[in-house]
Amino acid sequence: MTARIVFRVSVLALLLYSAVTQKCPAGGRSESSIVGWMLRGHVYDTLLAELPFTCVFKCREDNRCQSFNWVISLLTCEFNNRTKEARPEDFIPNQDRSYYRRDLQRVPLGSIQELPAETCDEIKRSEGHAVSGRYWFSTIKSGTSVLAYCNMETNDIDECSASSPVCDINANCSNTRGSYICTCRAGYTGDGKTCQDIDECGASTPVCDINANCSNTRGSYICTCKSGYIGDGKTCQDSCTHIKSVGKPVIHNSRSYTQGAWMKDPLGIMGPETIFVMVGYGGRKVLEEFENMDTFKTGIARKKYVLPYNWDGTGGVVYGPYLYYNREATNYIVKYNLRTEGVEKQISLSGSARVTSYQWGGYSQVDLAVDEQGLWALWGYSGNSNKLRAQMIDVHKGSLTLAWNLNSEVMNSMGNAFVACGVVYCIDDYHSESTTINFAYDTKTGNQWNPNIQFTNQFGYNSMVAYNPRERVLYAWDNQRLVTYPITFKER
Ligand SMILES: [Ca+2]
Ligand SMILES: [Ca+2]
Ligand SMILES: [Ca+2]
Repeated sequence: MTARIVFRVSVLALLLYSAVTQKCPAGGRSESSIVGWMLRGHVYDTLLAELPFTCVFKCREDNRCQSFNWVISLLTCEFNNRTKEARPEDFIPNQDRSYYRRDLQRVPLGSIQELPAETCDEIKRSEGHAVSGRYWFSTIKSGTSVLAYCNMETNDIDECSASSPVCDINANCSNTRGSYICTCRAGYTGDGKTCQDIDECGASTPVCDINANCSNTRGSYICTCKSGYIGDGKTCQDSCTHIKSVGKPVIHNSRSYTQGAWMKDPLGIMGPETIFVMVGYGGRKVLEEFENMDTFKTGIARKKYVLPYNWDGTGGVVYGPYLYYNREATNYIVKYNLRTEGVEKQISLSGSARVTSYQWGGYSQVDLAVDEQGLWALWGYSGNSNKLRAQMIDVHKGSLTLAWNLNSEVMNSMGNAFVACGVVYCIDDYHSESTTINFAYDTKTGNQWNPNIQFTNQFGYNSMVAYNPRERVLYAWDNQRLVTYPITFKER
């Protein structure tokens, strides 16, 4: 066929189609071809066809098809996903084209996912009338069609109702007329489209109490008071208080030596039930280890450590996997590693240590103590008129740190001393069955007082008294008896 014949056939077919559609109104509105006009910019597909009828049927098969342009010279139809009613501004004259609105079963704009609208207004124009409700839109999220509520009175899309969220999952969405606002929720930062968790624990201003651990979570954070403190984490109070009373001694075992030291590791690292024993106060260097109280009573040691140096006194302590003790006739505190069985460090007290001992004598010039805060050395200090000096030991560095010169009795008129909750307590006498704790100094507050707490030396020769902060009892060696004293702390 020549181009002229094609043209004539096309026009004829077109006129015939017009006549047919005018007789068969679709959706209550008759529709016909409009010669010399086209809809611009809404083509989603094209088809080569001898006759526009082919296009009519093809259009009916596709939900997106709202209308088509018949290109006369090319025998092609251009399928549009809009009608001229939806887009009157794009309906323009064109010599080579004719415009056809879909005749049957045209899908209302915005009613299905494949046919999203751009605005509420467009739906109203396209359909002539539309009620407020949920419609599909292509303009809410780029590249995807989402369902959202449309208010036909105000022409506003409620983007916050979209089937696919427009804001970050951790943001609040607030609809506005013509738009919307995304705001990151508390605990998050960002523009609302994307929100990141705030690391409160990394903030320059601490969010938890200084005595709490901070742990970041998504959208929030958790403050937990450190061990030894109680509270909600935002504020933490020292759970440690002052001693109210000391109970009667409880006998656990006995040994043939009048003096000695026994203990458990306050950290429990060496085993929560493991017992260590240092028999005697001088000229000895075998540390005994027992698995538990039962084996201790049978006398079967699990292990015996032969230390490189003798100890002096009864002030030795096991603290974690280390034994600390005063090396015979020196100012050194030996840090002995129980795992490698070697000396790790020798910490030198000042030359003015070892000038005096506890009341009972026995080379007890240097006493060691453990409390909730760590390791302490206690000794009669010549720079303090032989009254007690308390000094903390940094166990990691193996060095001496903070020190206090106490206004206690002189060391050699004192029974023993220990530290609990940062308070140094001194026992008046080692021998009298009934004595008192007659001196206390709180290193946290600087307060000093006489607590006048009843203390019993039941067997008349108390050579060692030490506090175990894990069990919150006193360990003592009173004239061959290995005892513990229960402690009652004051209520906060
Ligand atoms: Ca809106
Ligand atoms: Ca957080
Ligand atoms: Ca002591």
